[in-house]
Amino acid sequence: MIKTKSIDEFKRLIKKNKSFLILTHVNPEPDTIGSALSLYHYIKGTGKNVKVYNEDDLPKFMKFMKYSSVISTVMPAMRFDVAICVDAGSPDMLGGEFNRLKSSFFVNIDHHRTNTMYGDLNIVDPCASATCELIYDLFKKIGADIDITIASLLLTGIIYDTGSFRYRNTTYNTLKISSELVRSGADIAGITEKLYENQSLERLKLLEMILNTLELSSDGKIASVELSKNMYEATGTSREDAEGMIDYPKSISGVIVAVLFREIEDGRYKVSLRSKSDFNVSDIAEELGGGGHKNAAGCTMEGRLFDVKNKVFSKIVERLK
Ligand SMILES: [Mn+2]
Repeated sequence: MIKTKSIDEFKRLIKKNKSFLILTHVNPEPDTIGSALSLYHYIKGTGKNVKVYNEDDLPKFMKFMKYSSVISTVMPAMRFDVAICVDAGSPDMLGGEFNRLKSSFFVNIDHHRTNTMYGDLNIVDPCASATCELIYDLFKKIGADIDITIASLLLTGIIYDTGSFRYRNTTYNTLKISSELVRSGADIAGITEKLYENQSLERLKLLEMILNTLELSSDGKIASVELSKNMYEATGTSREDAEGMIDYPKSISGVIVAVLFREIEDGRYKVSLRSKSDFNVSDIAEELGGGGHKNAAGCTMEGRLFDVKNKVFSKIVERLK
């Protein structure tokens, strides 16, 4: 639930200011982009100057989202009245250029349990399945018109963050909001087809290489895969093609925790953690310097892969006891 005070303040911010920058998190996925572009559509519609910034290029599979071409990967030099950060639990999720951003006021809209409340106005609800779900509530309460553009963008984020309504974060409220988005014209089948049945052959070749590294713990509860930089070269893929790969080890029967070790550079690894049922991986990620949600979290670690893996596995084994 969003506080009435926050709703009034947000409404007033949009009304009285002229320039807005919307920021999405690095390695963007559909929830952060759907949140940003629906806000772009709404604020632009009130006649204001709006820009959207993301440090990374938008992955190909997300280019079907309306307004995706307005996203800039160059931090604008101008000063903004208001910066709105979406789906980012902490400032470091907003990229290296964040410190150069000039804005008089920061709004933080997010659903990460580990959010550091870095905004001047924080609209944060860890019970929301997606930031898009939270933004729907916000739009409703400020009296914004949920047109087909907003409905499609928000439903794309919700579908992605709930794994097409399969994950534990899918609540009564998620389904209620999603049904209202469908009533406003969003097309579930069209969105899921674009999200999941739109893969390149190269990505499937990358999947083949990743699955070749699959390891299963002796009790069958932990599955892990590795992704090295040279796999991209060998298959003609890039980082964006790795999105969702962790779902494959997680799909094995009996597996409770899945881990993907992705090489960022020599001796530096992004560790992604996914879990089933009540097993909390965000605590583990936090202990290792990262963060996230109960069933989906991550951190960045340095060292030899062998040592990084041992460290992560011992943390998981400790908690599985
Ligand atoms: Mn999200």
